[in-house]
Amino acid sequence: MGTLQLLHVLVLIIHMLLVEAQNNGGGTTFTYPPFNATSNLSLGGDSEFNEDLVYGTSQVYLNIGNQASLTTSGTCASLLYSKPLQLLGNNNNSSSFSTFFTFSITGTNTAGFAFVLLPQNHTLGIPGGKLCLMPRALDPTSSKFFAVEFDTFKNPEFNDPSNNHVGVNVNSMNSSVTYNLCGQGVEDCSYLAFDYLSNIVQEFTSWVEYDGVTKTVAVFLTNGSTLQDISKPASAIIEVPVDLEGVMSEEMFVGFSGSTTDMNSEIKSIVSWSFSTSAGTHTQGMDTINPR
Ligand SMILES: [Ca+2]
Repeated sequence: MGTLQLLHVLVLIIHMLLVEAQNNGGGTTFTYPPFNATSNLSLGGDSEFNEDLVYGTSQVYLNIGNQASLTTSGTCASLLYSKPLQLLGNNNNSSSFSTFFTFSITGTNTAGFAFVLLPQNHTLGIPGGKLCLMPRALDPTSSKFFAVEFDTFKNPEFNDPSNNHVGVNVNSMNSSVTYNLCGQGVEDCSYLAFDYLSNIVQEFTSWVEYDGVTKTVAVFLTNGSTLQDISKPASAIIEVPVDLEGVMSEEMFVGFSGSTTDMNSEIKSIVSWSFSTSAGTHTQGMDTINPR
């Protein structure tokens, strides 16, 4: 074997080892339903598994709406995938990930919920407009999170555009960017949340996609359920550059955080949820450099 061939083989071996290391670095895929206690899910606060005996489906209720669960300060609820994810790629960049979930919101507009990525396996605290993502006073824990909020209450202090909007948040309740579901300049509507008395349960499905190479988040939203074969809309409602470097730790947790305020009940049902990430982004980058 000539020196050139030997070099070529060595390069191939190094390439394969690198790809193997990256593939071991955090590829995770999961899909629900069924939601149940044995499915690598951890529920926190005011949340519970729910079996719909009529339709034979399972779901998770965030802020379950029992009178006993309501408090004057509001409630916190969470649904997290119980296993930590490894999302740190090369040079502390975060790996790409994508998720989609079907949800419904019924009750009084009080706060909403968020899809979240956190460095710890629980949410931190304050209910209401902070969606339980910010630490309580005197808690030394710093708040690090990435969230896509489905916000049902207009908080002027966070520059919320309306009581029905979607926002992308990084370590702050002030969104980097929002999409006002009421329409531009309209502050009050009933788009996401339906009153119990209306007897309507409107389901929505959202896709959240993070590209670790371009460091861009895209959020899609449509009416309907993944259980009824709806497909992703062609256009995102939000597409924004987001650098997750200030959020990411070696281990991250992913899921949902919901909240209420006062004695108001607002049930968020997570009907289906799929999540996937891999180190494939970086592998693709190497393939681009060496397409053979
Ligand atoms: Ca809000």
